[in-house]
Amino acid sequence: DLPTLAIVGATGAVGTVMRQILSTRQNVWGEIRLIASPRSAGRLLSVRGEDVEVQALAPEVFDDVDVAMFDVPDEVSAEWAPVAAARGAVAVDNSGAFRMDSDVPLVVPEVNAPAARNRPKGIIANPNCTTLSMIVVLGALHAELELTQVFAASYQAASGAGQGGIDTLHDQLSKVAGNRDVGSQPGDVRRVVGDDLGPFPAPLAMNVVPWAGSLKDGGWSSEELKIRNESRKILDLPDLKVSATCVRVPVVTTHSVAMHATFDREVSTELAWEILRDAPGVVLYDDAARGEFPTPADVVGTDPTWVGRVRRSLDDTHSLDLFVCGDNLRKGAALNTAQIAELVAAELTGSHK
Ligand code: 2RA
Repeated sequence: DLPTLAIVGATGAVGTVMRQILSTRQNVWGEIRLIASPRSAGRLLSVRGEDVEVQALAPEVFDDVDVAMFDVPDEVSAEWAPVAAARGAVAVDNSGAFRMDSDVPLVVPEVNAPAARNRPKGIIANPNCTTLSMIVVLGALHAELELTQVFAASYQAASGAGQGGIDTLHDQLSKVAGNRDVGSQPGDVRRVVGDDLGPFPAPLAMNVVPWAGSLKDGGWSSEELKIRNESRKILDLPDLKVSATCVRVPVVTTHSVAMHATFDREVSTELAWEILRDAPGVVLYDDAARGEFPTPADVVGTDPTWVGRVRRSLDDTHSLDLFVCGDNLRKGAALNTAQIAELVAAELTGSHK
């Protein structure tokens, strides 16, 4: 029998992409149950071309479920992923509730797939979308060159802040569109977009906002600390030096990251190209002379992490500078969660290689 899958948070921005992804990947699932808050119970949503009725989150919905994918707020996952696990499901969780728990593996299949098998709590965590936009490329380079340090600056899309982020950006764009007087005086963008800034601390249209997440000690944002802590855990490099600045840009979907990465070995641009050309889940798109490099407008809706602008540092033969783009709702969330769930499905059905 094929394993049963539950999608918890089936109606959200990531849940919607999860249903689309499951409709296009090789079908390894028997029943797929859609779970959401009681408010959405009874709705019919499409998955694999069939309408499925949404069930309200309750302990019984996990009976006979083999894998439960969660995309819900941290506090909902903290309460319900253990309930699913206690009922025998493997919970694959995309919240921040369990990522740094030492009894919960944090998995990116291209980088550390074997870690998924060691899950004493019956829970596997999916990394944050910004970490996921960088880590497949960093993992491939680290496997050959031994990473010692990363400096990163992100260019994060509005959808990282959920449907409210997408709606806010579109509303603000429609207010500034066609207004040739806006954007040249201090405060004029603020005046035109109005006081409701949605989930962002400053206007996002016609702007860049050096903030994502919540304030932590020392002036760091939660998002910047996630990049550091999660990269260390996934790469199994507890002392990796990481400094990040997270910035929101007026892009709907697809996070970009500019990275300066330092390695134990000497590097060259050609060696990096060679590694990245063969790396699973990576597309090398790097010909600056022809104007070829990844941008969110071209990458959105695709599965791989795209990398370009690869250069050896002018001042350090052990460092590379590069630019990556990844769809934050696909590889950054739903796709990686689905890939982890498929690893577990293969394990349960004995079809793993
Ligand atoms: C963001 N990384 O982009 C967050 C979402 N998990 O806001």
